[in-house]
Amino acid sequence: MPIARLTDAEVSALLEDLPGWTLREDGLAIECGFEFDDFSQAFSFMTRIALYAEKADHHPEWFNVYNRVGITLTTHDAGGISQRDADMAHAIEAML
Ligand code: H2B
Repeated sequence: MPIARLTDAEVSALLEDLPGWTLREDGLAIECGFEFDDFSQAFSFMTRIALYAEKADHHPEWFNVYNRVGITLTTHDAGGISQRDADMAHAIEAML
């Protein structure tokens, strides 16, 4: 079943609620970068997200180099940003 995309107004409201998160240039994803003291902290953060992702059946696109983690959230089944991305972004903030 297709998943509904958030409207532009809903995405704007979401980003106001999520300091540090921005809209990707094409408008189809939200992204944020995180920096930790070391790799161990960064990877532990990623592990918490991975457990959430499996439970929610919603998976991030991400990038890690040592203490830095870049996360992009989009819903492939929606062709853009959905409530699943909003929920995941809020969950990620709560994992910091
Ligand atoms: N993750 C993301 N980010 N978007 C999706 O549309 C998606 C997913 N779909 N994880 C899920 C898995 C889907 O492929 C499975 C079959 O439920």
